[in-house]
Formats: sequence, C-alpha cells, structure tokens
Amino acid sequence: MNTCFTLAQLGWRNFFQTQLSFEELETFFPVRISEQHKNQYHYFSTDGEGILPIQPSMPGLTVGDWVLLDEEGRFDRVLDRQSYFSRKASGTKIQEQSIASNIDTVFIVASLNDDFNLNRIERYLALTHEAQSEPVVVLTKADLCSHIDDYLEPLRKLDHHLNIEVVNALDADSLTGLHAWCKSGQTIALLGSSGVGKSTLANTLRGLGVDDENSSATQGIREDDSKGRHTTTARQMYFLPHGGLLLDTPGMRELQLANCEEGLEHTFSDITELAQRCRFNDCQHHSEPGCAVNQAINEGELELRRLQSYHKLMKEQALNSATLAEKRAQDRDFGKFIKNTQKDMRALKGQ
Ligand SMILES: Nc1nc2c(ncn2[C@@H]2O[C@H](COP(=O)(O)OP(=O)(O)O)[C@@H](O)[C@H]2O)c(=O)[nH]1
Ligand SMILES: [Mg+2]
Ligand SMILES: [Zn+2]
Repeated sequence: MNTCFTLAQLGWRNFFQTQLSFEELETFFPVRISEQHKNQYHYFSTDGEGILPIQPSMPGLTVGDWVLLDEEGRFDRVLDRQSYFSRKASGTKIQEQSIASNIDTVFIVASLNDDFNLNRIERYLALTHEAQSEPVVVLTKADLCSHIDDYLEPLRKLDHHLNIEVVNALDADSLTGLHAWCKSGQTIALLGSSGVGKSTLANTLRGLGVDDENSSATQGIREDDSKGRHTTTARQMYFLPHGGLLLDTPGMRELQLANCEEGLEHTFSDITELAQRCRFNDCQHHSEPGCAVNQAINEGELELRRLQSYHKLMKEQALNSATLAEKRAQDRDFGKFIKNTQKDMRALKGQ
C-alpha cells in the first residue's frame, strides 16, 4: 500500500517552510521520518512511503524529523525541530537518546489503579513542557475503577489548566474526548510507564482490534528495551483515521531528566512563583528564614510532596546535565587528540 499524503497532512507548517530557500524549494523535497531502524529510516512524503538508508555522513535522525532529500532521494539536511524529546539513555550509559521530534501533543498515559503516581506524572509533564509540546493526561482503566475522583482531585491541584481525559482504552467510544488533539496534521506521542495501556490506546485510536495483525503488541508479551526482546522493534509513527499522526514509544521504562530546567520551572510554576517572595534570591526552600515556599506548606497551601518532587527532579536534571556536558567535553578532547595524533603521524611520514 502506498498512499499519497499532502504536506499539511504530514504536519508541515510555516515553521518548516521558512527554513527553505527559493532554490531549495525547487531542487529538494521534504519528507518526514516515520520509523527508525538499525540501518535505515522509513519516511512519509507527498509521493507516499519511502526508505532512507543510513549513511555514516548523516546526522542522527529521529522519528518526527523533517528531512530534505534531493531529486535522487539522497539526504541533504534535517530541518530545525519545532519540538524535541530526548532523555538520558537508560542504565549506566552516559548518553543522550532522542525519542521523537515535532510533537504537538503528548498523551501522558497513567492508569487509575495503584500504579498511579503523581511524581511520575510531574516528571512527564516537565519533559513535555521542556519539549514545547502540549500535555494531556490520559487516565486509563476507568472501567475497573470505582473511585475516579480520588485520582482526579490531586491531579487537578497540580495545575488547574491541565487537560485530563478519563478513558477505557479498550473502548473506542470512550476516546472521543481525545479526537480534539488528533486532527489532521497534528502529531501526538504517548508517554507512560509499562502496562498503563499505551499500546491498547494506540490500537483503539487506530481503529484496530486486539487481534488485528497490524496492531501494536500489548502487554502479556514482554517489552524489553535492553535485551532485544521488544514486542515492537522500532519507534513508529502511524496515521490515525481522524487524520492525526500517532507515535508509540516502546520500551520507555526509565526516563531520566537532563537539561530540563525550563520544563521543570513550567511544571512547578506554583513553586517558582512563591519563590519570588522568598527573602533570599537564592533560597533553596530548605530551612532558610523568610522562605515563602515553606510558609505556604505550613499554611496548607502547598503540599510537601510537591516540593520534595521538585527538589528531586531538579537535582536529577542538574546531575545528568553536568554528566552529559562533561561527556561532550571529553568527546571533544578525544577528537582533538586523534586529530593531533594524525597530524603528527603525517608530519613524521613527511620527514
Ligand atoms: N480494562 C481495561 N484494561 C486495559 C485498559 N488499558 C489497558 N488495559 C490492559 O492493560 C494491559 C496493558 O496494556 P498495554 O497497552 O500493553 O500497556 P503498555 O505497556 O502501556 O503498552 C493489557 O492487558 C490491556 O488489555 C483499560 O482502559 N481498561
Ligand atoms: Mg506497549
Ligand atoms: Zn524559599
């Protein structure tokens, strides 16, 4: 099947258009990366779907990227991203890993059961805000929950403007509230821990049944990131019947924040606003005198849990950002070392 798409359907907009010169518009054509594999990318274009083999000279691309190809279908360059998701790679590896780019809306998926965790939702919110995307918290398994308000109340307290949708991911009728974000040209990504119903939600939104051969594998079969036992082998972008593009992100178990200060400040704007009234400019809101944040906690206006979550995530992102910066500096130094050595070798040979 090779369907043609309009650029608008693929999420093209002025932000990308303005990056192309007049000549480029004539000689190159834009395509959107839809799948990432070991040796190749798949893409959507106005001519349908295509494959871009990975060359050593190409920068690392991610699903969602807009890329310019020449008339022969060769890679020219990647366009600036309107939004970008990355994380510190899981495990001990010091590395930044890209997740997706040019995402308009993130469905932060959490289930209405004991797995529900406000700290984790705050973590996803920070990541979404940092990436300049709009968050929608999607609460799944409503059909199995008899006390939904117990979850809604603390969630609304995080941010009164937060978009919240309560669904049964197995039932298409309960997902109509999500259609507002799934319009043509809109790109949506799913974030959430394992087992909350991301694949189920993706399948139902795509209009696929559980037994459909094209459906994303849901749990029961193990998804494993590190040992190559994925049920889904690659990050992939799908067209939804309502016109939007949906990105499922398999194997996102551990999500460490790095370079996420702005996202955190946005997510915890209640705390950052209070902090402006602290006596000291550099107040850390521990036990300093005249701390407006702690005063709010004492007066019951702010939850202690929330301040603790803020401290924890700020510390984590600062540590990871520093490690990543150090790693980059080391890589740079090593690159210089190699270059100098090669120069020395050539000089020796020339003697
Ligand atoms: N009853 C009910 N079960 C759900 C719902 N969402 C997901 N499930 C079930 O929860 C399990 C995990 O779902 P899955 O989509 O694999 O989660 P993922 O790891 O986030 O992709 C599966 O057995 C689903 O059928 C829901 O809203 N209601
Ligand atoms: Mg899944
Ligand atoms: Zn303070």
